[in-house]
Formats: sequence, C-alpha cells, structure tokens
Amino acid sequence: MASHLYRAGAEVTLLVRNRHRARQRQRPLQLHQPDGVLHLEIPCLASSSASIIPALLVATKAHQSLAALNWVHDRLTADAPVVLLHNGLGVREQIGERYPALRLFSAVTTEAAHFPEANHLVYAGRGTTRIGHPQDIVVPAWFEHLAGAMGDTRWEVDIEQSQWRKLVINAAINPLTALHGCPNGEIFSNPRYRSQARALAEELAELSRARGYGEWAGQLWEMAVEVMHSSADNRSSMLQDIEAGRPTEIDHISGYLCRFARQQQIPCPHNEELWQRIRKLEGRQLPP
Ligand code: KPL
Repeated sequence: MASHLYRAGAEVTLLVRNRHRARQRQRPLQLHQPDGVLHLEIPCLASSSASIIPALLVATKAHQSLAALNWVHDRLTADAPVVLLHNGLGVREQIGERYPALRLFSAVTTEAAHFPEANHLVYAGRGTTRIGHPQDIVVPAWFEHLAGAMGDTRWEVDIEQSQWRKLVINAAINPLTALHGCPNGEIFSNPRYRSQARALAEELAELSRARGYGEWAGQLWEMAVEVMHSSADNRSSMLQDIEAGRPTEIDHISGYLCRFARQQQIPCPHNEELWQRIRKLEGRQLPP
C-alpha cells in the first residue's frame, strides 16, 4: 500500500515497531514486479519517532492492531481517518472501545505481496482493496485522494459483509493449511483434507445465514474452492505464522466465528476443534 501511495507522489511514511526495525528498513525497498525491480526510498520511522499523523493505515495482524494504535494514537490529528486492514473480525470493536473518538474505517484487500528477504518485496498479484465504514455510507473526502493513489481501491457501502466473506474463506482454508503444513491447493487435491474443508464450509454457510448473508451462503464451498485453486501454490498467512513460531490470527478468524455461533446457539464442532488445535500448535492455553 505504501509503495502505491509513494509512487503516486503522496507523502507517506512507514511506521514500524522500534528503532531496530526502522534501521533495517533504511535501505531502499526493492519492489519486484513482473516488469522489473523498482528501488523505492520510502521513509521509515520507529512509531515512537513519528510526529503529527494526519491519516493512518494500520496494516498489521489482527491481534497486533490495538498495540499499534497504542503506540501512535497521541500523534493522530483530531480528524485523522484510521483505516484498519487485517484478516478476521472483532478488531474494530476492540479499538473503538478503547478509543471511542477515533474515526475508524475498515478495509479488505485481495492484493498479494510477500517479503522473501528483508527489503525485498515481491508484488505477487494485483487485487482490489475495499474500504468502508459500518454506519456511514457517504464517501468521505479523503477517500477520493486515496483511491486514485492506491491501486484499484473502491469505497464499499457494506464493508462488514466484505469482511465476513473474507473471514469465512480464511476460516475454510487457513487453519487446515496450518494444521497439515500444506499449500492452499492441497486442501482441495487431498481427499481427506477436502472432506474436512467441506464439513467446515457447511458450518460456515450456516453461520453466514444466521448473520444475514443467506443470498450467497449456499455458494460458500464453491467460493472457497475458487480461492484454493487461484492461490494453489500459496502458503497461507496462518501456515507462515506457525512455521515462523509467531502467534496466528486464529482468535479473530475461527475464534470470532465460534463466539458468534455460541451467541446464536448454532453448533460448529469442526470450527471449535480447529480453533483449539491451532492454539495448541501455537503453544497457548485453550480458550474458555
Ligand atoms: O488470505 C489468505 C491468507 O493466506 O491469509 C488466503 C486467501 C488464504 C491466501 O493464502
């Protein structure tokens, strides 16, 4: 996102956790694209060194977003839009409770990129970014500037539905890839993994109906299969987290869905089991 904005001439600064990280990012970023490598000198600062922040895009893992805001919220201008970009759900509520005055927006993206090594960013696939606000349907003025500068970016009137749709796709793929240590495509090509995913998708469709998305809930399995095929060689973000010994987003994906299912009194044993198994893999206690 920063590279899109930087190349469009916007004044953009990357804020990272600490000075050590900021020093690692002092060299120009090498952006690998199908038509060559670009060297981008995007300024990078430790969050503690940031001055006034007129707009903020929080592009962290779901479980890190609140901490990221804790570091910088005192430098945000009064009307600064804060856009949250992460997998899963529940983060907006968590941050809104802590900082009720913040102007929080949510985003989902199908843009794909990965860092094979420090400072080398591979732009693996162009996608669409959708930004919206759960209550405000009027497009804010700042969005017009951003949209033109950030690749294919659209205002989404029902951002919660877009987030939910991504949530259930992630719930059908990511935990199984993490558990079996396989790329996304194998969840379809391996018959045992496929039948697990299918059972999961049935529960996810039931939950989607309960959430009010009956219109497409019946196609959830086909939607998940399409993503398994289109990202067949990808190692999901959850698998990468497990392999690197990092915490995963499981509490905001399967965990969020299981909490919703309990409220609705809908049984979802397959999701519950995966939630617990991934937490075990992370070496954490089972959730209550
Ligand atoms: O969003 C993804 C992720 O890995 O988090 C998918 C769509 C499963 C692609 O790998």
